[in-house]
Amino acid sequence: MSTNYKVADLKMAEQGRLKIEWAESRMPVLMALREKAKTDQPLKGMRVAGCLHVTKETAVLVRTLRAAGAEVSWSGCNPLSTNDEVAAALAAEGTSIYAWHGLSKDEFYWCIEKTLEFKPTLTLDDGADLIFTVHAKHHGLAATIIGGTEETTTGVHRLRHMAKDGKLKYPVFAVNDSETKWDFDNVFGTGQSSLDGILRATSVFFAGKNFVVAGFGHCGRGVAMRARGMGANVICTEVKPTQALKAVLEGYRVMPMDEAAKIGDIFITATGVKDIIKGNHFASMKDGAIISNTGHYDVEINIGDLEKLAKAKREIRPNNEEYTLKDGRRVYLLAQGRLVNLAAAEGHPSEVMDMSFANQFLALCRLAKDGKSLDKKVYELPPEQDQELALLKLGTMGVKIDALTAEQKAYESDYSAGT
Ligand code: RBV
Repeated sequence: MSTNYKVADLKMAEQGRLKIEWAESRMPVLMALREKAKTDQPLKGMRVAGCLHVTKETAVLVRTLRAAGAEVSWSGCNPLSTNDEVAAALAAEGTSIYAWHGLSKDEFYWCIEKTLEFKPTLTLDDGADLIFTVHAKHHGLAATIIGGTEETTTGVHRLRHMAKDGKLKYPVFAVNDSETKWDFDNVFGTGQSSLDGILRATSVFFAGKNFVVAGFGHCGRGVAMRARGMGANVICTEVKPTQALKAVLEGYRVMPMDEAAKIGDIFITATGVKDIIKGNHFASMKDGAIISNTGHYDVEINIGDLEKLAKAKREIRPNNEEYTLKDGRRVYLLAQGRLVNLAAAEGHPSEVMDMSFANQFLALCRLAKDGKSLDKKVYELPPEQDQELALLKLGTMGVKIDALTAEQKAYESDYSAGT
């Protein structure tokens, strides 16, 4: 057994193994890729450092990377998202892993540093903290790393800025930008898992509530859709006119946060931007308002402002803190403003992570094969891969679709045909 790990308690390994097996039974696409990789060994000789939420789904990815021949060292990408049972199971089966629930900021970066000790050849990020650490502190290592991948919107944004400034030292695949990732994980995954997090932390009734979604991007859209499905009156806030217009035409009320703050019962931020809910908003909220965030970083809700307005605070339920304001009103902050779907629930369901992580796996295989000939920029995965993965996924769900005949294909590309 490996000792290159630090987890909360190795005794939880058996529970973690059961969780991972459950996820494996729901991730047929990734499992099929694993089966093939066992013989092909596409990651043989690769050392993969990963920094991504330690969940049962991530464990399925980690097992797949190892089955494909890679050595792996892992850390979590959020202080509150590690599932300690899963981390224990991974450590027990010999994976180098540094992750436990409730890390301090210093511990968070210590874990990342530990995963760099084996000098990775590939990096895998969710939010770009690992790749930033390599770029800021390990210049020699950055020069030898073949390439990296990035799982989420926030990370991809930052990496694109870095590449634009000529600061990126190795190629990165924007896994997030694959259609089989953002059009599914970000929408349907975030939609379900965020409501799951709010429900576990509150057990509140959604029907008839004013449910305020800040940001109508892919994540916000998914959350709004699912909240409406449970009978909530959904209000959206936006800064981008086209997104606001889409929300209006979907039938949601759209208004500035200053107004939404006064009437909302439940709030969730999904913007990637800081200070979306701040002092003046808390000051005008109704007694009992519930506030949460599903964006990658904990900056969307200004907790400092809330602390200043509050005269008392207590944990009323797990992942649910009651702040009593000076005038007696109570406001409930979920999961300390960290992503409520991973901190208060289990993240996205396995079925949807199946495609996200199949993309991760294929991106790493591509880097192992061709990474040395790529430029130091942010790449997208080829759109054909999306079609292949979607077809595989449909097959596992027992769904068949049509295919164009040769005649139909010829018609499609015939620009001489008209009325
Ligand atoms: N995410 N992972 C999970 N169950 O492992 N759930 C959500 C899981 C990822 C998701 O792909 C998103 O882009 C990212 O977490 C945000 O940090």
